[in-house]
Amino acid sequence: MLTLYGVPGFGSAISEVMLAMTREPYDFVNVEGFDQPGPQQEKLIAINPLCQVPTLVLEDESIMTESAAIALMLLDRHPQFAPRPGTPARDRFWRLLVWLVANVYPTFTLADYPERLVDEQQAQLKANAQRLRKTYYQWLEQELGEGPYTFGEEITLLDAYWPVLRCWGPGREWFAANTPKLNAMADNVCVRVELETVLKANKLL
Ligand SMILES: N[C@@H](CCC(=O)N[C@@H](CS)C(=O)NCC(=O)O)C(=O)O
Repeated sequence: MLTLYGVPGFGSAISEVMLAMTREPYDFVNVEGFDQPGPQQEKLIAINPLCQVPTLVLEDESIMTESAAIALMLLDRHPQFAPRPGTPARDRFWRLLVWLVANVYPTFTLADYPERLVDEQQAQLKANAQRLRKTYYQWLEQELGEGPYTFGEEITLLDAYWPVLRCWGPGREWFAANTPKLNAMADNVCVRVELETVLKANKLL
């Protein structure tokens, strides 16, 4: 059985949506408070010195981190959750998956923990990271098609990101007004019956 260490509504929610999509059974360990010194942080560091969520413990007790790597691992088990290999859609899937975690995700790290990067002008760094994130989302919006999902009729693991990201900054109202295609895809993920429990547990509905 897989064990996911996470916090409701945090990045672990992306992996939880993927696990629910693929119907992989897993246990959930709530490590709320892990980003402050204390017993929750100690619990997470003991298994993952990177001290980030998602942290997934695999059947053989090895540790898997990184939402994109978890997606690719799940795809090996459930290949139907990405476009078929050898198609242009497959290439786009890889590109968008890597682009998201290489570009959008770091803007959260910069904005949430500016003190890791600079001693001064932390508020400016935070504001600039948030502004940069909006330009990324605007680029993403013009890359998206008409749906109902990122790759048309079939849901893929990339769609797991949309309901989670739109609940983070700049917030649901901004996504509804500025990225209507992404917002509609998030809505389409949110009505999937097999995801209801996980979406509710992470306050994504
Ligand atoms: N690249 C990682 C990023 C994971 C990440 O930054 N998670 C956040 C929570 S949403 C975290 O654990 N932050 C604490 C930290 O970076 O110290 C992924 O895609 O899973």
